[in-house]
Amino acid sequence: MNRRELLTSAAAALAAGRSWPTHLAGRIAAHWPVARPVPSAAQLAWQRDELAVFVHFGINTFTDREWGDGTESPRIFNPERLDAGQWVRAARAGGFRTMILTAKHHDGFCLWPTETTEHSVKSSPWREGKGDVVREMVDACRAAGMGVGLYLSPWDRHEPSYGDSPAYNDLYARQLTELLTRYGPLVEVWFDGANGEGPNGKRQEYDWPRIHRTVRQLQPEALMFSDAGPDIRWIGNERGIAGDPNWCTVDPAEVPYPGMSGDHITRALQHGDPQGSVWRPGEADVSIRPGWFWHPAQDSEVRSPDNLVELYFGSVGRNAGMLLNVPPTTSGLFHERDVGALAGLGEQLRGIFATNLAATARTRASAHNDRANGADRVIDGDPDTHWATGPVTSTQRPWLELAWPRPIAFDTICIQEAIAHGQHIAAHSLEIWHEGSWAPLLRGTTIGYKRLHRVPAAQTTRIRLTLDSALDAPRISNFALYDGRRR
Ligand code: FUL
Repeated sequence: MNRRELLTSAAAALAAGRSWPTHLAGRIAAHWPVARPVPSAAQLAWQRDELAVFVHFGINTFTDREWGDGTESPRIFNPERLDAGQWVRAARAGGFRTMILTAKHHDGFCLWPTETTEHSVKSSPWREGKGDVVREMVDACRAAGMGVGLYLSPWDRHEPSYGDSPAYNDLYARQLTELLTRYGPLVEVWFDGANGEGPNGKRQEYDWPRIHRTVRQLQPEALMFSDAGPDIRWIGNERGIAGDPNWCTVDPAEVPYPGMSGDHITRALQHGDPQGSVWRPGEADVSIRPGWFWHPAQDSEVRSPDNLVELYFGSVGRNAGMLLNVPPTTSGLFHERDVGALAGLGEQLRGIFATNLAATARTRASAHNDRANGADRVIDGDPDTHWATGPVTSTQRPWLELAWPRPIAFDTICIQEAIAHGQHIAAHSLEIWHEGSWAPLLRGTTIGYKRLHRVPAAQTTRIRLTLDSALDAPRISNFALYDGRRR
């Protein structure tokens, strides 16, 4: 069937009030491919922010537990030296741009003076029951130009109405509304999929459509995170490492609601889906310590700056966001070891990426007639410009070369797609000029917002990037080289 016949048959079906047979819909889609998904302005800004700090703080901090059961007395919450400004300064030193606080964890204790329950800071001795941790954190973030995110656990082990679905859904919507209306603009709202209720526990049917509607209405710019998005997806593990490949696109039917488990769910979250119909980038959450909450016994197990740099390469360097948890102690401050590790991370990242060696290179690329978007766009330092490579086909593999008059030494490579136009590259490779010919350096898969490669230190006068496979004509916004050893 050609295009005309397809259209005639579809029009006849519509006129007769019939729906289109699925095989026809499939053929029509093949003739008129739907545009590939692109990020919203907020999703693009989120991805460019790269680093967010997670703050797990609450009643568990005082019981030395990871999951409270909801029977804890609010009287034990008393972080006498709480200073959210200290959290923000430490996060800033690490290069973090957003902070996400657990306003309520699974134990149900609320860190703000909610009107929905007495199980909150209001019933604690802290600031004589007049304190508001969310407010203090928000104020500290705003003063430093840092984005704010809030975590509100759907699972609530304290709330008596939990399990009585409509009543709890109302209460949850009220809590969410308080958080969305009292504290100004939020960058991210974090919905945890965890639910440990056993077979005899209370079963609560969450009203996800209502939850999503509430956020969209009250904070249209805020991005919602959960296993099932809708705006940012969980990366599928708590080790801080994204999949390889990693697509920002997903098939929403694969993970329809948060809290599902199974190998295929993990795969879908880790890798995304090259043919996915929605843009839903991955966020890799990981803690700076073994636990999410502070435990004095883990003070000696704080990750080192080297390890945090590894995580940066494994998350941001694989096209995901990095969400690093740093839990305040019972005093209400980040522990000095955590502060030191954050400062070390910031120092190392600034050192590695201090000098882009590509800035002094000459560029040359495979022939393509889009002169406004030529190869030199990849070294102009502007994330909004790109080299339009032309199509990748079985006979045409676009390439781009950087060349220097004298050898340069490098060990870190950064490649970025202009994702404002979608993510399309499925495979790429790099070669370096070695003793008069091209020698393979590495083969990689997806690129997306950012792809980082670390290689053994090498010297060369030329490096070539080849795009081996893509789902649509790629656009490269940045191709950069660094010598991380110079730091
Ligand atoms: C999990 C929770 O159960 C942990 O306590 C923690 O909050 C982590 C970020 O998500 O699902």
